[in-house]
Amino acid sequence: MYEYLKKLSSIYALRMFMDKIRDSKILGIGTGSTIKYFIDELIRLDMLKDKKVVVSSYATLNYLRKHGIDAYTPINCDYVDIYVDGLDEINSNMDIIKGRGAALLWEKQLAIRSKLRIYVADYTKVNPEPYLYMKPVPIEVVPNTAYYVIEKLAILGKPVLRMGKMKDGPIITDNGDFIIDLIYEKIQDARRVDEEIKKINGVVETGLFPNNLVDYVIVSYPGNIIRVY
Ligand code: ABF
Repeated sequence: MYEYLKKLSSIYALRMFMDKIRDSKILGIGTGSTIKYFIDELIRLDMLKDKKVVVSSYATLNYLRKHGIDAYTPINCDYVDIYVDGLDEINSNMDIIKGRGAALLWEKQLAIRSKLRIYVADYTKVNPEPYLYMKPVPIEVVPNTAYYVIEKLAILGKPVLRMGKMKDGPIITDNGDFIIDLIYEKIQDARRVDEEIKKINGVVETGLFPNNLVDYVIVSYPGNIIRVY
């Protein structure tokens, strides 16, 4: 069912912003299983030629290249017309947590540089409360600072170094960094917490996307229901 719902929100987002996406010169595309449906539909409708596509991860870059579409990383772009991506949690203030896919650094770069930011999700990612609490906050750190950062983060919550699937070492991001997941009780003010964490030496970026980086969120619910926030 979730696969169907992921597809539903992605296809709806594409239909809703069809003209704007068609007219965009630089399109930012994120990472994850939800956004893959969006990419597949863009490919099916042949909407990716005549535009520059900028991705939030090598995973998405490789996926596009496999389909014969050339894409760029954020190093090659100063601004983005539209950025579309998935998310992990959204609260009633429209603050978001991203980064389960470890692509949060480029994702934040694309969100900051974009004129229009659209996120797609199924209803399991929606938190009706005005604070964030369902998912840990992923924090990208320079590897040789990881234990220092963990010690500092322990004041805020429970920090855990994210390990790779084989559990044989920490996962490495596309940027060559580590990820620390911070289990936090309640984040009331996402912007303040984001700034606070970034003051720690060694922190590169956090997966907190305060609502100033969010324009639209398209959410699918069982029964073919779509809500646009
Ligand atoms: C990216 O992919 C991330 O920011 C987020 O962590 C994840 C969502 O993945 P999925 O759509 O597979 O749940 O957007």
